[in-house]
Amino acid sequence: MSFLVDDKKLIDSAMSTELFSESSDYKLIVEAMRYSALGGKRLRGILTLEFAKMFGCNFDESMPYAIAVECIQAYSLIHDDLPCMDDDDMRRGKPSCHIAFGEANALLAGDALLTHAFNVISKSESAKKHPERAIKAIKTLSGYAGFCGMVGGQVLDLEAAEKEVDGKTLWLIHKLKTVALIKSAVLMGCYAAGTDENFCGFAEKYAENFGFAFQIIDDILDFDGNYDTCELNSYVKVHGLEKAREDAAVYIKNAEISLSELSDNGFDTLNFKELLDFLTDRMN
Ligand code: GRG
Repeated sequence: MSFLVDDKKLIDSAMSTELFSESSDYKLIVEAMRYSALGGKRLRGILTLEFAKMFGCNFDESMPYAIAVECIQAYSLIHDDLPCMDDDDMRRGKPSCHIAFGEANALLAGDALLTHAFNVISKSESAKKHPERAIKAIKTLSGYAGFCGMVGGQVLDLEAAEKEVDGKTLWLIHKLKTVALIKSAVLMGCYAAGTDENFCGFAEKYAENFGFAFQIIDDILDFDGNYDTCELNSYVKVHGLEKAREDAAVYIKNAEISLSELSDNGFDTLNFKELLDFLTDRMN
């Protein structure tokens, strides 16, 4: 799966170039943004680049979209770690942004990454070349990251952390909090390439199933074997470990079905199959 390593390196390098200012006036905020945004697996950015590539768009053109989704991802993690949210001291193997830079600067670094996502797309050469594709991407990313997407999911998740949740509520939380951003990553890749609506639909189905599997597996990995101390909003707490594993496998199977719709139309879906294998390996 060398494309995972190669794509991540390209995204890391492009993000490092993007999140930079020559002016010393912005030193502190840029330092905080870089501290949090230069890291992570880059799965969402990789999905953007790879879907764009499959539909015929080169990495130079799709990179602004990949950077944008990774900026949103980094902002959401900074804010999620704040004491008023999930209150986590560690992120990506090092102290969280608010531990390293203080709460106010962490809040602002998150805000700056959120707004910069849309700046990256709108000032890009890709947007100059295909403004209608850029507008579609901005509409998708801002919608799925906003109140009826990730932020809405976070609100429901905070509520759910306090009480027992049923399977239907948890499904909605995951759909909004996790799946929405993954879906926008995939769709932006499709839009960057000017992909036919029909094919966008298959890609979207893959993204949905990938997203649910990803979140369930994340909950499985977080589970330490003790149901009493397990978070109330964990898939494992709500459904049990056995069912969590079964459901993750079903989502992965469904994602494979969406891929076969694409490969039947002549597209090379090998990398997306490998991404599903990556999820399965994480679970096992
Ligand atoms: C604060 C608006 C706001 C939203 C927060 C992303 C999120 C919503 C919360 C983070 C907590 C969490 C575990 C969310 C589920 C999605 C998820 C597993 C995020 C972590 O994604 P990875 O594993 O992280 O891809 P890296 O570090 O690799 O980017």
